[in-house]
Amino acid sequence: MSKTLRMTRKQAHQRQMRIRKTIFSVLIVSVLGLAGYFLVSAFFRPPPPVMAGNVIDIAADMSGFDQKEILVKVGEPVTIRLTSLDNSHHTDGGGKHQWAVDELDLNIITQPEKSNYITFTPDKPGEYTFYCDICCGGRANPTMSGKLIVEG
Ligand SMILES: [Cu+2]
Repeated sequence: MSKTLRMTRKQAHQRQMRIRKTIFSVLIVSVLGLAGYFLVSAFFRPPPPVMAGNVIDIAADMSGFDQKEILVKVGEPVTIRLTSLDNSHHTDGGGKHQWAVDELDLNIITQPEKSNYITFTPDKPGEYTFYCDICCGGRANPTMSGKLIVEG
């Protein structure tokens, strides 16, 4: 009786060790897998979508956009590339600028001294307001807005 009891204890102990080893291996594999995943995604970012159609460059700084009117055509893909000329030391907006058109659901934000772009194909003619709502009073500031004209 006491011998069988000892055997069972020993077996129970071995079983516990096996479970611990299994849990430990699963943990190691998950941690390594996760680390690998983050490493891969950090170094192999998917490339941004290709700039299609006409590329229109707009620069923005604290005094506003360098273009107040942008002309595009219905059905023709166009890329708006926004460049911020401000550095990150600006207290107002931190050097970031935005180019957004609410009605067309367009919105890009560019980092200080960097560019960002958005490609779209306007599908109906009209006149829209593009704006930056990040710096200097935001979209209420007349220098931080302009007109996007879509021709039919
Ligand atoms: Cu701005």
